[in-house]
Amino acid sequence: MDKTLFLRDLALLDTENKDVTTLYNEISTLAMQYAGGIDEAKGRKNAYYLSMEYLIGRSFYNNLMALGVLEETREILARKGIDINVFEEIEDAALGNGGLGRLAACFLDSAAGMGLPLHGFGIRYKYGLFKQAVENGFQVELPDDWQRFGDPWSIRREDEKRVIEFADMKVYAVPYDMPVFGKSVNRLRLFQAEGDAAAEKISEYLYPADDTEEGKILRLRQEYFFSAAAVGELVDGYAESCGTDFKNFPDCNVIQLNDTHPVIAIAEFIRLLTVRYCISFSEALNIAKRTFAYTNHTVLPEALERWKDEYVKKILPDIADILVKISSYAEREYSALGCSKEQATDMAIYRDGTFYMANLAVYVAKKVNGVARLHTEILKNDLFASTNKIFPNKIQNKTNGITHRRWLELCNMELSLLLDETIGRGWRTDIGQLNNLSRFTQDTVNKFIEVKRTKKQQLLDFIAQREGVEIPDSFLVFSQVKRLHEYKRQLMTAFAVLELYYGLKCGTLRGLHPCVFIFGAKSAPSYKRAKAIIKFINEIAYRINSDKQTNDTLKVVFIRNYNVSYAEKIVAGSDVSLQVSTAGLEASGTGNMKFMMNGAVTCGTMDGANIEIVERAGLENNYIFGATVNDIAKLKEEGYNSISYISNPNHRKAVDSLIDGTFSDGGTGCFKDLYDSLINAENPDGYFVLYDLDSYVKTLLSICKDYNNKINFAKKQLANVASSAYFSSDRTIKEYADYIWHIT
Ligand code: 26V
Repeated sequence: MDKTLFLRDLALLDTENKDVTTLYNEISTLAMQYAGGIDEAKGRKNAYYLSMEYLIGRSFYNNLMALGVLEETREILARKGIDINVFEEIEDAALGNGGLGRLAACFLDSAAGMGLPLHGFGIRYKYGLFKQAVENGFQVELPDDWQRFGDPWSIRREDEKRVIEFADMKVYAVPYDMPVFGKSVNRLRLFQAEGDAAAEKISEYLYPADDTEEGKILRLRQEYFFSAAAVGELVDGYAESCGTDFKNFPDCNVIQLNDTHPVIAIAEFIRLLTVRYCISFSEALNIAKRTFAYTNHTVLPEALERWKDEYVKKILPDIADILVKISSYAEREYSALGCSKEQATDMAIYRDGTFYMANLAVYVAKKVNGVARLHTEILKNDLFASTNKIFPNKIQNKTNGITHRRWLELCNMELSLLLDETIGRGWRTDIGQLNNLSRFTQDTVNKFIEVKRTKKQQLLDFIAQREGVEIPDSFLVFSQVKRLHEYKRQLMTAFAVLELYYGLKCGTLRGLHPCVFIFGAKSAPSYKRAKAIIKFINEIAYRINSDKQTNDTLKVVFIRNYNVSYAEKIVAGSDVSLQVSTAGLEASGTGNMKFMMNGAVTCGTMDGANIEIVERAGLENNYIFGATVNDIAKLKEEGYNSISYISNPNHRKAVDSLIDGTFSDGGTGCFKDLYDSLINAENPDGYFVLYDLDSYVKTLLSICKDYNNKINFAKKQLANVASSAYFSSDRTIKEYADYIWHIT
């Protein structure tokens, strides 16, 4: 970055009478001009991240910070009478759904931050994750036209577009490069589909509705479209500079598959090597085996990609042939290795007219990784147990992380300054130095309390302005912000809050420290039960917030349109992070890490990365409750009778509020359906909400009680900050670089 020139031009910029969007574009363009180009790491090995999602959020502040000009920009603009916060009007680029997409963005940030050559490939969706409105308590989805603010951080590469061929259409994949600034400038390359109307549909929506055949095929087209564009570029680029003997390709390139969505890239890679470069199938397969690695992000079977062969044959006949061929190679190899029939079926890539993309990934990938220790153990012992038996070193753990640049330096300047003052500035570039905070003085605790108060006030002001709910800053802030899914158990929190409310109303609960529960969640548009839970939470919030009898003690907020920018405020201003998934089902969680790093204690189950969080920050500084993975296995074995766990009338009353007329579901019957899923279904309460409700309520009460001792509580919070270095994605990326990618 040529800082001097940027600052000079910025100072000279005419800002009179310009609207925010214009200013945003002009300042960003100026920064791009002086940022210096993308570093082409030729002559050394590069890693490429293939992901359907990048949940980037807002680039403006983050990029200026990464370029080292954020503070000066703030000052120059202030002199011109412009508050830099006006750019909060520019909406997030939400090209992702949740954790998986945000992880991809954090990884790119960390790699650039450390100067490691990791580049991303993905899709430049015209519309990102829908904008959420709430009407009458129900989620309503509105299109997210993120490009209407302009896209000054991307460069269109017309000259590098490629043709992607389907049986029934040809599509241009036009690259848009977004530089990722850090110690090096890396590249996030997003492809836009161009051609006729049908072609352009491919990059129109993130997650097109796939409840129809047409929707499913569109999703398959998306996966192939960007995988083929990426692989084509790497393969042709290699041939151009190194020739057509691909033996050394894996010494120069490693391709990381982010979940099962881009796994079709393996087949395309083999197709190119065999068809375009005349390499034998077995040789091409061997090269693929040294090139690809795969990360699994969920054990939920419904989220593992599989394709009916008729779809693949229809639009990608050559790819279908290759998939069948890889499958038979795998079968032979497995049988030669002495696999049982059962194991072979378990690992089959092509079976009963279906392609199993996770099985393809674990067969070809040189390394497979889970995203937290427990999750990886589940992969080894359960989901991919057969694979683990024959390739015992293939499956590794790489516990997730978050970039401390966005999730501490940028979103919590106040805490960052306190850290500078306490341990020096070194942690910003070497996060390990955060460990030096381990013994803190009373003075630091006092200052931390002040920082927390400031961040809480900022959050509560923002909520008052955005959601119209006023919350005093004396309230203890609980937050549960994440995608809405039954396994994440927002419904359990809703029941627990109702119990507190009823306890306050009838006077059995006395002396409760005032508290607020903040929910933020989007539901997949077609996920009926998740939407019912949103409606239920909104009904509860409306009831509780308008009850004068309890108003000064308990409030509930459902944040509308929760996104990365909102998250930056919530993680900094909360006291308690709710991470209450059914044990064994949250692969890792990364929100939990963001809260921890900002000094919120975790109230959660022994699941995902929670386990590693409390291992480092101390059980005594967090609140762990509920069934463990072993408990759940036992419950399943014995036959789980959900209703028997709510014999306590308080639990019963909360659960019955779904059907006893306490709340209205607008005549949709969706509350009754929720109730039935818990009580009357064939396998009732598959996520063990009722089993854990009792210990959850008790835990929440004990947190409220502990919070009466402000100093002790702040010490717990600070202990979390002090042990959060491990959860920086700098550590995670270093592990991928050392043990999977072998890049420097
Ligand atoms: C997707 C879907 C879509 C269809 C309906 C059911 C369903 C269930 C789960 C998913 C999640 C797909 C993958 C994902 O986003 N996993 C998240 O990855 C994060 C980064 O590794 C991790 O922290 C989260 O625990 C994990 O849920």
